[in-house]
Amino acid sequence: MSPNLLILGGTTEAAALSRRIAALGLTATVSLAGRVAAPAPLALPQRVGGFGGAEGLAEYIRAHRITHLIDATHPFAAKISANAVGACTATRTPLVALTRPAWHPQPQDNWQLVPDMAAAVATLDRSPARVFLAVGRMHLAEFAVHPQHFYLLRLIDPPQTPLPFPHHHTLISRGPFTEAGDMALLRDHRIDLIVSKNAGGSGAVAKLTAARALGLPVLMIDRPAIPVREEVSSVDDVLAWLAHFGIDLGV
Ligand code: 3Y8
Ligand code: NAP
Repeated sequence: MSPNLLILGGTTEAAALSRRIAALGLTATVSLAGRVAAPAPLALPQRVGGFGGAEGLAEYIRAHRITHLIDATHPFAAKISANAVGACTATRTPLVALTRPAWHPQPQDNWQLVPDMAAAVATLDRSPARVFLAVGRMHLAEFAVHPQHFYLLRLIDPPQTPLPFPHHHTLISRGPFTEAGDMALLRDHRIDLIVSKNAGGSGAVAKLTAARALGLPVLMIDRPAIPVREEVSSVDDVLAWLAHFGIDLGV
């Protein structure tokens, strides 16, 4: 059967996978949630927006005769990943997740590990600090209960509504980021605490390397639970997985 792949994207790895799949001339579509105004261009045809839960994704798989699904979404995109497991079970569609190993603290790191966003918020119930809140836009409001801090915020799109913090500075900047850039950021804003998701990968690690160099503490938020599915951590492993189904990769 001629393959028709669906890649759930929105990450550096998904973009890299799309380039390899396009170069191989395989039929594939990349799917984005539509979180940001102008996503980076991808090497494959793309679709944007939710499917309507696991049922909607199953319907999409059937209607578009998808033969294989690769979940290359972010480790914190737990809902879509759970939906992918449900939809692929319901439609008996092969599924593999392209994910990246979690970051682990190095000996000179000063990390406080918290299980989820709510625990990170609770940890900020403390004397005023200058916080680099590098968790994006979708969870900012949860931190409004601690207005005593100065927050440095890095967003992809300009906020549409006033931010719920009396003291803050907003940067509009899409990654990947560099250590030198994040070092300058932490110094210029006299940051004394970084709040980060344990995203893994290379696109967001610069702030941790910069924190290490400056001896700053990091509040590291652990990943949400995702149902069991086959996982690989490289584009080559995804291609090997596809080859296992007899798909001719021309190599
Ligand atoms: C829409 C697709 C590429 C992919 C780039 C990676 C690296 C840069 C680092 C910081 C942390 C954060 C955030 C982040 C990073 C990469 C990668 C990564 C973190 C894009 C993208 C989409 C999104 C969605 C966006 C979230 C937000 C999270 C900003 C494209 C650029 C904080 C996660 O405004 C919003 O609504 C933003 C929403 C989900 C988390 C949040 O809760 O706000 N990513 N990020 C995808 C879609 O629509 O389906 O626009 O091109 C992808 C990337 N973001 O090829 O260059 O792969 O991780 N993205 C986190 O990791 O903590 C920034 O500032 O240090
Ligand atoms: P999420 O919480 O797991 O998903 C919420 C809902 O958004 C899903 O149920 C689905 O809606 C829709 N959705 C999410 N990803 C989608 C995709 N790739 N294609 C189509 N619909 C999608 O996801 P999220 O954390 O908001 O992440 C959204 C996107 O941003 C993903 O592409 C992810 O890879 C990317 N991203 C997220 C983060 C992060 O920190 N969360 C970081 C970098 C990139 P329906 O139920 O209606 O189908």
